[in-house]
Amino acid sequence: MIGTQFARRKTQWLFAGVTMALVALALLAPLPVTGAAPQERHITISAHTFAFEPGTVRVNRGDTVVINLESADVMHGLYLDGYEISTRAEPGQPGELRFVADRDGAFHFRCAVPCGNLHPFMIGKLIVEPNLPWLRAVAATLIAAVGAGAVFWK
Ligand SMILES: [Cu+2]
Repeated sequence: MIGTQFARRKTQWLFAGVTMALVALALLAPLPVTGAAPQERHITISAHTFAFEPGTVRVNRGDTVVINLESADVMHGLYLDGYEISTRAEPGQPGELRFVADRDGAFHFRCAVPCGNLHPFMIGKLIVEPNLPWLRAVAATLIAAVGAGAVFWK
């Protein structure tokens, strides 16, 4: 009787120890992803009929994004879906767009100035990667909750 109680307590301590180790790992482990500390990102996008170069731009959530729009031929615009902001540029007169990427996901940006027959297909994509520290905090919380459940359920 006393022997089984002792064995059960030992199992509980083992669970607690493993849980603490997992939480520590989730919080401290170096993950193979670039740092998520918010930074200012300067991105030059060149517009010409009928494409943006680069066509896909990646930033991290929380970054301050400064887009410098240059035009190689006629007047073009850049309207960013989801953030509802825009700028325009013509040769020699670049446009600037500055915003904080506070929503993650994939957002299309499109030309905002009718520039020719394929203008409706002049589309690029902004990918805002989720905030890593936040994901780590969520993972640590979930692991702690599961661990606590395992310890106190008995
Ligand atoms: Cu256009």
